[in-house]
This record gives sequence, structure tokens and C-alpha cells, in this order.
Amino acid sequence: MSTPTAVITGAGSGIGAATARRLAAAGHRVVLAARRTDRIEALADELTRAGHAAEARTLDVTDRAAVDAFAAGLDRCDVLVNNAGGALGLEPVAKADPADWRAMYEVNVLGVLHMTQALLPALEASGAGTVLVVSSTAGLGVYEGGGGYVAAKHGAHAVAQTLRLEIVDRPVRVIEIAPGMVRTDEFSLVRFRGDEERAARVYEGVAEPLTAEDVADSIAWAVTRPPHVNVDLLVLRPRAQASNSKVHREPAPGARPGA
Ligand code: 8X3
Repeated sequence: MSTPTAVITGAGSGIGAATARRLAAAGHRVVLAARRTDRIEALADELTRAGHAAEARTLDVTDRAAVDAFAAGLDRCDVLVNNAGGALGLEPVAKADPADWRAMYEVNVLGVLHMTQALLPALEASGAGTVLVVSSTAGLGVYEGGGGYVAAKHGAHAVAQTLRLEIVDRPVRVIEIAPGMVRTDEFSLVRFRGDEERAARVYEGVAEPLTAEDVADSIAWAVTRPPHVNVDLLVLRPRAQASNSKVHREPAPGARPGA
């Protein structure tokens, strides 16, 4: 058996990069797809130096022609991790910018659609393919200010759940991993357009937000189950987050009586 190939989108940072490291360690050849060539080339180098098989391919998942060319250049694909995505803004529905909503729909929903459509033939040809969608708890519930991201992630959730029904007779399983609060270098920074203070406030007082590695660990676990085992949907949150809007925050040390 030759080495299985895993394609990971959004592999330049955060959950995507952590997933690439995990899947490489689990014996996959990893194909790192992302817009930022320098990031994925550095990660491919790191993995190659560690003795793994890794390649970097610059890709914008919202560009259908580029996705088709990417797929045409792949000799095989056993696992597709649809991880590219993100949030823009936290404005209420009444004030949100439709351009932000469009951009979120493009990457979180159409990105998944493009990659899945383009790679499904190869995944099927593998005889035991896996499509994995990294959605979000924002795809399962709502919260104030979340509107556009929530709508987009509900879309990603719908794609995963619908696809599983449609291809049940084919040798490809569909896994959805829905993380809640994950502290990565970029998610909140991108959402708040580079405002570091506002980004840091998202995690303020939360004892242990999930890390990219926590999510990658679950992704790798789901992917490495035997092919007949389908982890339909796995919801992951830090213990301090009971729901999208119920988060336990410890007061800052200076704010504690007697501290
Ligand atoms: C990220 C989770 O709570 O920011 O997908 O929507 S949240």
C-alpha cells in the first residue's frame, strides 16, 4: 500500500497547520493548500526535514478555476480536510456589511463546495476516502453579532450533512468537526481586522481555550478510525464554554478581593 495523501486547506496557520503536522505524523503524505505560499513552504520544509512527505501548493479555495487546476495536478487523494475559513466582523444583522457576509460565504461554504466537487472523483477512486469539514459551533447555534459567520457556518454544516446522505453508496465518508472557542494566532485578529486588544478580549479570563493542536488531535483521531467508522459530527469546546454565549471567565488577578 502506498502512502495515503491528505489535502489540507488553510494549512498555513492555526488548525490547518496543526492538522498537517498530525496527519503527517500519522503516516500521510500531506498536501498543504493555502493562499500564503511562504507559510506553507516553511511548513512543508519543516515536515520534510522531519522525514515526512509534504508538499506546498498555493491555492485560494474561492477560485474555482484554481481549485480545478489543483485537483488536476494531484495523483491521488485519500483525505480532504476542508479547513480554510474564517470570520469577518461582529456587527449585528442591522449593521453588518454585506461584503463581509459575501466573503464569509465564499470561503466557508463555496470553498468547501469547490474542493469537494473537484476532489470527489479521486477520493472515490481511493476506495476509502474521507471528506472532513471543519465547521464550527457557530454552525449549530446562533449568537448576537455572529450573524454572517453563523449563517456561513450553518451553510458548511448543511453541505457536510447533505453530502453524507447523497454519497452513502460510495466509499467516501463525510466527517464534520465543529470547534467552539479555539485560541489561534489569527482567527480573532482577522475577525477584528487586526485589532489585537479586541482579539485578546475574546479569550480574556477563559482558563484554557482550545488550541489548534486540540482540534487537530480530534481531526487526526476521526481520520484514522477504520474506514467503515464515520464520525458524523464531533462538537468540541473548552470546558469553560458551555454554549456559544455561556462562557466562564475568571476575574483578572488584580480584580480579585484580597489578591
Ligand atoms: C469559532 C467559534 O464562537 O467564534 O468558529 O463562533 S465562534
